[in-house]
Amino acid sequence: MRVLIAGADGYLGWSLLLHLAARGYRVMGIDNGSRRERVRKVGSDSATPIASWEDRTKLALAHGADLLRADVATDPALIASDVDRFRPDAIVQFAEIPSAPYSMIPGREWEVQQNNLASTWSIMNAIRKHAPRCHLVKLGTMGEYGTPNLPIPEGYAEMLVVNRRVGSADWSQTDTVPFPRQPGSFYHASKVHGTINLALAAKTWGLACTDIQQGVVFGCETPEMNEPDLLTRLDFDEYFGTAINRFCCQSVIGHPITVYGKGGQTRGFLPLADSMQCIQLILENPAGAGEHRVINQIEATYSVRELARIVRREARNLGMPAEVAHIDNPRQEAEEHFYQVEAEKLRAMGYIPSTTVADEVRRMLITLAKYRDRIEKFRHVLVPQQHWSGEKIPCATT
Ligand code: USQ
Repeated sequence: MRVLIAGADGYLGWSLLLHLAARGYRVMGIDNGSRRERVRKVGSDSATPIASWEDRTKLALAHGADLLRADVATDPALIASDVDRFRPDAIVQFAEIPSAPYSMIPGREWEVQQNNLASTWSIMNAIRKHAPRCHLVKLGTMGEYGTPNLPIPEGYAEMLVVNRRVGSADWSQTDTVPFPRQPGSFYHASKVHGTINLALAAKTWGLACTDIQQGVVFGCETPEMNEPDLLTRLDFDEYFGTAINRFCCQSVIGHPITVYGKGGQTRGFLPLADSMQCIQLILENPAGAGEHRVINQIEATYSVRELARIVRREARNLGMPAEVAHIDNPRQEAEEHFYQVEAEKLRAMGYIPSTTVADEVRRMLITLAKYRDRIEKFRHVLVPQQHWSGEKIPCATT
């Protein structure tokens, strides 16, 4: 199978390039290098020492894949010609700015929305014009749904509307409709816009689309990263670092684990290697022409508080003096809430979780301990400052 990965230099993109190339897929990766640049601009770096762009292009080639420089959002003509030349069976769309906090920096909101909408738009058009049977696999997020007081289905739900207005006749009616999206940041909103465009492209242009609503991914290695040069990036700053990855980096340097607010925020999580397993299953079981298939991609749900305790326990077992600190929550989000997610489609395709959170956290701590000095150098990026209100002030311990 020929797979084009847009955003192949990122955390997930580089991992997927190696994963698919090792399994005999013909892979072409494209990226504009902007993740490296944005992390540098927010004053941080990857905890893992990743290969330079030039070295990665050579490493990709050595593994039978191509890695090319291209900006999917701003150069639709180039993407169209890449698709025309490569004739992919599937395109995996990761070329989006993946950060909720970054999208709440005053002045950055539109940058995130513009990039994320434009990149998917370029890809949809390239498929329509040059490879109409190509399967579009787009990375959305569980955060599109928000945290409703209802179980979250996979994209669509049967809705029953009952009318009991005084003075009018009672009636009720059902329909299958998109489950309500309630994004909590401009980043999550950009993903909702992407979902709407995908659904429409499936309906009107006949595109075969899988829309992955992925939970928070954690972990720093997959089996293919068997030499240091092949490691994927792992961010730990307040913008591009995500909960478990940050907690592990914090523990490695003896920085308190930063639980925002009460820590009852519950989300779906999955290990990096499982994310790769799931995307491969999705590629092997494509959506049909004209289908907008939504898949919830998580291993299980956990509260942030629960995860912080797991990381603290595993770190202490390894002799690291880990502590949990509750700090002011820079975000506007529910800190205690109902959260139940339906995630059956991947299980039906054969997804089997490969590890437990505790085992994966232990592996991460051992790997990250090798890069303690790199994390220590950027200790100052661990306490968040960017509030959803737009203010920038360091969050205090509560
Ligand atoms: N949190 C903490 N302490 C931290 C970092 C985060 O308590 O040091 C909390 C946040 O307040 C939030 C939860 O952990 O309630 C998750 O935050 P996160 O930064 O790990 O993840 P999020 O901002 O939601 O975004 C990440 C990825 C994004 C992906 C999304 C999936 O950056 O690309 O779409 O996870 S989901 O969370 O399901 O929307």
